[in-house]
Amino acid sequence: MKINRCTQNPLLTPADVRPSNPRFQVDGVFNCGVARYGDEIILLCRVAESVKQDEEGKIEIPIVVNEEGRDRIATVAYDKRVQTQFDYSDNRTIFRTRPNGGRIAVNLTSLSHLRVARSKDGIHFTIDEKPSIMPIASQESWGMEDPRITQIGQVYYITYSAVTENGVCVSLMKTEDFTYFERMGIIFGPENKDVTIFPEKIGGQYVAFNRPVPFGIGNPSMWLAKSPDLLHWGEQELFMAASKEDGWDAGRIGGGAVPVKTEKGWLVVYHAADENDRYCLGIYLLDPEEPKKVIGKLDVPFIEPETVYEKEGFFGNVVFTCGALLEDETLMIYYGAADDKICRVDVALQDIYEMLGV
Ligand code: MAN
Repeated sequence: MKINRCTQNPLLTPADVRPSNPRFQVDGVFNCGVARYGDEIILLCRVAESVKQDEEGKIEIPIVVNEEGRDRIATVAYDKRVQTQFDYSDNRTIFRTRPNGGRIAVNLTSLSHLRVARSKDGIHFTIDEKPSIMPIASQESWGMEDPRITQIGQVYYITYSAVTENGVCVSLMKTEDFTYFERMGIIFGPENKDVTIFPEKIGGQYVAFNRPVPFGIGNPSMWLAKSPDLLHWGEQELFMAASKEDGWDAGRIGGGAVPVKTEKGWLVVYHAADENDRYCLGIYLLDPEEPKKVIGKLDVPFIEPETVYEKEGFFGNVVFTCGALLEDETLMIYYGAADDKICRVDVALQDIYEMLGV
């Protein structure tokens, strides 16, 4: 199996990104949506920021608030040495432990916005100086994460995690030029993530993977939903559950790259985490007319954290994708490495077919 990590990896790192505010630092540029736009490859990157700190043990997180009808950025500060009632062990989230056990998030450790990066060769990217879309208080007070782009005709539809203190929803946005973006609102209520919309109607309806997050019974798994108009989603069906065995996909699974059409069916690269939050990518092929029918699946990880840039970073041992392009018979997967960098891996379509036995 020939998995060709780009020799120039990582393609984008926090050092390449200008903070949206002089007080901020960029903690990560990762999990990006991908699109072909004219002679350019566009990455719509998730950029995570926090407030610069000189003092060890202090954390300050930007959030978006609305005051007197106007959005502004406020900050929430924590001092780990003093506020010992909170759990800081997960680099991504600050938790409060509940009296009955369990834990609830009191803040994320960063605020994410979305920013366009462009390239002619798909390897050397220039990221915009400023955010393309900043979160708004009414819909994304804790940030916009993990954008995924589906091109339908001339329109690029973008799904993303819309995070608020009341849960994570999935919202939809559209653009025709990656300059002007129009919000279309929430399409999946909390808690849901990882929505990938197929690029064409199947059986007269739009189809999307989504990943509801159950509480108590069952692990987060992949579901399929249908819609007549991209806004109203229903007919939910469980597609694939996280494995019940202890293994690479036992913690949770969810959509990754937007499904890619091939002459043999829909190629889907998804993510799976084990119970220690080690994130790998898996792959399967679906029937062209019946997306719930799997015609080939790899039972082992397709790509797993192996290199230093995937094992070490803001949150280590993570490879996570939101998009891939099929060009010249090669699948180019753009992915977030260790929650702070963007990388690319190429795999020839023929090798994928062989791997899947199709
Ligand atoms: C979650 C998401 C992703 C992130 C992974 C790993 O699934 O929030 O954005 O990359 O966790 O931290």
